[in-house]
Amino acid sequence: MKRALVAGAVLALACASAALATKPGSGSSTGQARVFVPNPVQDLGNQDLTDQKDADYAALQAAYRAVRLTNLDGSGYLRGDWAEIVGETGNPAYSPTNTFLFNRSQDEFEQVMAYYWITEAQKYIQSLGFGSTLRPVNMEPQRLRINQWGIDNSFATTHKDEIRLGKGGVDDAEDGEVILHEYGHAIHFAQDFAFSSVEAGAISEGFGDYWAVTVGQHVRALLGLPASSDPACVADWDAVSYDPTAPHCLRRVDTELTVEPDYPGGLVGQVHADGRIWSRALWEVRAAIGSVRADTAILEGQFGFDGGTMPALAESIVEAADDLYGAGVAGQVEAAFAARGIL
Ligand SMILES: [Ca+2]
Ligand SMILES: [Ca+2]
Ligand SMILES: [Ca+2]
Ligand SMILES: [Ca+2]
Ligand SMILES: [Zn+2]
Repeated sequence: MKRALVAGAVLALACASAALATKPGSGSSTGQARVFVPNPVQDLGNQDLTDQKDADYAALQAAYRAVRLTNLDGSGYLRGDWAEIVGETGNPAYSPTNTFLFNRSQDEFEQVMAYYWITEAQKYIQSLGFGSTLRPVNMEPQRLRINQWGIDNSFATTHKDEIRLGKGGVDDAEDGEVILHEYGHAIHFAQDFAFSSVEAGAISEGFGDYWAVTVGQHVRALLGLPASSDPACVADWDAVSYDPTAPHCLRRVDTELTVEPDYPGGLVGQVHADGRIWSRALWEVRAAIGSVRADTAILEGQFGFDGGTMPALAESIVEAADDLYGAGVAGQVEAAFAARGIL
């Protein structure tokens, strides 16, 4: 969940219509799309952008990036190897030529965003070796429900293993970092991460924020775009609806918070607040050893976490770094956790 709201009633199921089966498929696994990378505020460095009730206006146009969709199943719908839209408001996006060129005022745009970002995240995971030399991490189609939740929040749930992206304020799936944050939780589900304590919940929130940033920057680089000017600000576009002060951020991954003076004395017992300590530690690991090694060691270290403490998982990530890259790198990882008071 991206924010500390209490969830209301769970939505009733909305099944795909029977008409789906009758349309001709594209027969191709690739397609064209327009998306935000990862969101307009970060991409354009413009803190003055606002929701304007889902309007598509001039100042946003430069944020639409032409990208290639991959791993589609050839049905003409946004279903594929690593992501599938299983519920939506409005029409399910469909193209017999896999051409998905929508603007943000069209409901299909959020579906395209979700398909693209989840698929790119899984491709990145596999590029690190997970699913080949390392164990797979959520290597299956991620079920996604888009714009069916009216409040300004999103969540991942083990019920049917789904991510549900809300439409309050800026539609949540217009921000690639909100999508990636929720995928962070889905990664934890897939890794048998136990959510058995507030601290484990905080770790998952912190990881989700870190994951949003690191994958967002990875995809920018893949597309030949420069690094964001303020990458540590998470969900800069979604946050224009609720964070009035520029830079608008859901949270940041570079706060000075620690668990000091006496672990766990610095923890406040709220998962999103405490998660910022964890995300900052991961952010420092990334700065110290680079994104590819950091993300590999972090994912590898998270398998089977028993839901215990921050120090316990930090130790596991240090061990993973040691196994993968040796004692020198492991020492740098340890130092990053030590700087937060975690180790
Ligand atoms: Ca929209
Ligand atoms: Ca899964
Ligand atoms: Ca909205
Ligand atoms: Ca929102
Ligand atoms: Zn969350």
